[in-house]
Amino acid sequence: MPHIDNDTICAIATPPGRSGVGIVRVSGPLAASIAKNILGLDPTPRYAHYSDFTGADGEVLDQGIGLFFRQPESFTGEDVFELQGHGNSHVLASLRDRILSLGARLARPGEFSERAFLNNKIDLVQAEAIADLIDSSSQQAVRSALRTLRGHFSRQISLVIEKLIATRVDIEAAIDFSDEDISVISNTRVEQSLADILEDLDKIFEGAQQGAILKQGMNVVLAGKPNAGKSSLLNALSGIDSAIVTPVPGTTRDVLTEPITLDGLPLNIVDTAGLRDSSHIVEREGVKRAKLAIDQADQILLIVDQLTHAQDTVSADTVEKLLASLGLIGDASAGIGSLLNRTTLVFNKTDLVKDGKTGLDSVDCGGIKITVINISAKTGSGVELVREHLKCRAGYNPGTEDVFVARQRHLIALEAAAELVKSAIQNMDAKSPLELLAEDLRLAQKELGAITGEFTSDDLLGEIFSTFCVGK
Ligand SMILES: Nc1nc2c(ncn2[C@@H]2O[C@H](COP(=O)(O)OP(=O)(O)O)[C@@H](O)[C@H]2O)c(=O)[nH]1
Ligand SMILES: [Mg+2]
Repeated sequence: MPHIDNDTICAIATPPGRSGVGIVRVSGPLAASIAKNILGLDPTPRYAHYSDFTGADGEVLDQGIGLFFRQPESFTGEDVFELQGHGNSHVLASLRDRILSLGARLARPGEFSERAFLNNKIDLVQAEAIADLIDSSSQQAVRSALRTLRGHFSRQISLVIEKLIATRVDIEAAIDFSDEDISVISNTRVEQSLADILEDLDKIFEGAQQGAILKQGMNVVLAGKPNAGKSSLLNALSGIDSAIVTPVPGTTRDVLTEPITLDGLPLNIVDTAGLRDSSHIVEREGVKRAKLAIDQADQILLIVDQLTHAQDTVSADTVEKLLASLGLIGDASAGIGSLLNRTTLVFNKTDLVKDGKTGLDSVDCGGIKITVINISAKTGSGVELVREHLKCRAGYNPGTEDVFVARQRHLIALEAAAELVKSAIQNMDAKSPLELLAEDLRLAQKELGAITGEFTSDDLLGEIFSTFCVGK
């Protein structure tokens, strides 16, 4: 555990700019004396003091509410003093400077939450959930962050840790008695608990994965020939006219990104220049950037003008030819497999084809299933199918119970713990020495402990808290 600084920290906690109320926070042993200096009285804990906020020479810097919390009953677990004044940056700066002159220092980003963590007011996932809540880009993301903040994720992890400990106790006891040639370990009981633990871990992983999807979203790139209707689809998906649509091929030359949310799932829809050989220097640069965006995309919607490609002739061969004609295969930048795995074919302009296909289809490309969707970006027909398909591709299932906001590090630790439990089960089946089993379970417990911050390196803590806002 890193040591806890016992100096007093201070930060403006509200964003810069004008607002109704502006808040300055103080945490640490000097909080009470700072409060006394500024309010002119000994603050009563948890009492809203309406007061002048005075400067060093008794001048009034602002007027508002002063709140004092006596440790350990505060957010950080230390003495905390909060000034709620007016949301003006000069006012707040003068209050902050006054507090600094009374012996506090400026807080680092996330230092209040870090102290809350170090003083055991919250665990590490809860601290992370605070930052994730503030960064949430949808209602669903907010809900899952709140669930984590309120301890649901931590409780589920703790339950599994308890089960792991109970099983370890059984096994360690058996190891101690192994000389006496009596079987004190009930194999079926251990087998059952291990299966049970694995099931729990799978369930938590599912909830955490949904949370991670909600947090990270997905980059979806619209690609295709000029005039296929990429910009029109961007506008149809986002519901606003952000991209310029004209009948002139080569209209879009920049990479244009529009954030949208589908049922709470955040997506960045990226419109690109149509892929063709062009002699125009600006368009050539646009095509270069489009290819870069395609390389980095989570999902690629390949838009094809129905008039230029009869839909009933779509086969694996067509798909490859299409990709080749766009210059997407042939260069070694990304393997065709990685490209196909991320690609969906969108046949556009169904409104122009008499009795044209509608709905959703798929073709098999050497074992990779490519979805084909028929749409009209102009009339909106089939656009809902594109939305549903993207949700599905993101692995998004809003129906899942217990969605926790989660980070990549949680997913990695959960997976590692599950692997170790699987290895323990294998060792059990293979009748390996019990010590091996015990070691697997010890390491699994350590992985889970790293999630909640029980076993976490100082470096990782520094990394986590440094991404927080100042004042949180
Ligand atoms: N009839 C019809 N025209 C479309 C459709 N989608 C796009 N267009 C037209 O095709 C032209 C090119 O569209 P645009 O979105 O700029 O294509 P981009 O070059 O791929 O971005 C414009 O004149 C659009 O109005 C569609 O579904 N039906
Ligand atoms: Mg365009």
